[in-house]
Amino acid sequence: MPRALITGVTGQDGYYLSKLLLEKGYEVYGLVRGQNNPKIDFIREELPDVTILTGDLLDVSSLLRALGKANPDEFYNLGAISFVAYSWENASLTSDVTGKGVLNALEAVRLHSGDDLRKVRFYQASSSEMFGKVQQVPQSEMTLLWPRSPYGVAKVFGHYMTINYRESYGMHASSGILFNHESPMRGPEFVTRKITMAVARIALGKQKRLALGNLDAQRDWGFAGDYVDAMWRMVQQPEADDYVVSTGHTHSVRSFLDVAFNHAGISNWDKHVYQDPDFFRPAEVDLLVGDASKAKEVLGWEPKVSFEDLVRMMVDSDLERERATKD
Ligand code: NAP
Ligand code: G4F
Repeated sequence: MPRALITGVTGQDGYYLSKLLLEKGYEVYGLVRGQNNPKIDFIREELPDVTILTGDLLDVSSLLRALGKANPDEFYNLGAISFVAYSWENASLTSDVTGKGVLNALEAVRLHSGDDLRKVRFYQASSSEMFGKVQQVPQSEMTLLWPRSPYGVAKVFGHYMTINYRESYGMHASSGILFNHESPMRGPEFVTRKITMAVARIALGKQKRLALGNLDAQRDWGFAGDYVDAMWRMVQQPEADDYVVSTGHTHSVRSFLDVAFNHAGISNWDKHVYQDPDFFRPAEVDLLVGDASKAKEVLGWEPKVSFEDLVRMMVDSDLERERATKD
């Protein structure tokens, strides 16, 4: 039975990746940070077969201890401060966790592996946010990185550190440059989930208005369940490498609003949505659209869920949740 250790198991991708690996017969270990983390109960209920280990990306010794207990064949580094807007307000912490945390994870895996530096296969959760002020459309593995946020800068550090450990030590370390991926498990701070939660509440008469920032930003949105499959496929390759994972289609926040409100039976969303300067960012990533042809050719990976189906899935899930709760 293969063994996997996942950092960030309490996040959206940690949930879908754990499910995928358990279905494939893996023994799955999940790293959870903090004292009495409230999300532990969710993991215990929804993923009872995941063994929880405590540790923090800021603490190399905790990672070494977790590696000793799990003795994994595969290490998926999904843990990060992942909310771009928050990264301006907490730039140093974001650099430590999202950037230096990757180095800590690579170093822990290297030390744990002893003389056999290919013993543990490593996956790094890199991001299309690294393309920032895009220098090419669509963006591929060869596109120049031009990050626009402290989060993006930290991800660039982690990306190059992963490549450096592969080249310096021969480690099987891959970096997945994933474009935005969403699901009903998406955190409520991200624009997609913020919209679908509000649409459900507005449709049920529980809320009247929704405050947003830049409605013209364009993103290449895919389904998280599809994207964790790409992570796993990368790790199974004989040689480690870097891959863009995306749908190849881009949509504005406005288009997301159109599909979401329409699906809930509201044809004119103008009266419900207003723009609030608080949600605009100091520097914006205007357009992301990925070229995932390398992932298609080498990994045989393709997204299955369309943009429209993704939005409908999220609205339906939030409608069900809101119907089940009073207020
Ligand atoms: P998420 O839902 O925000 O989950 C982030 C995870 O990181 C949580 O489990 C969180 O734990 C954990 N974490 C935070 N600080 C930590 C620390 N100091 N030590 C250990 N763990 C820590 O993010 P996601 O959407 O699942 O994304 C997974 C990864 O992919 C992240 O690295 C993200 O930056 C990257 N990524 C995401 C996307 C996307 O569109 N979703 C695209 C490209 C790349 P708590 O629950 O305790 O806070
Ligand atoms: O949903 P977002 O916060 O996602 P963002 O910034 O693209 O980052 C996500 O995707 C990255 C991959 O490219 C990941 F690496 C990262 O961890 C995260 O998962 O914002 C999307 C767009 C932005 O342009 C933002 O300015 O939506 C715009 N937006 C407009 N109004 C808003 C809002 N974003 C949020 N979160 N909240 C708003 O009210």
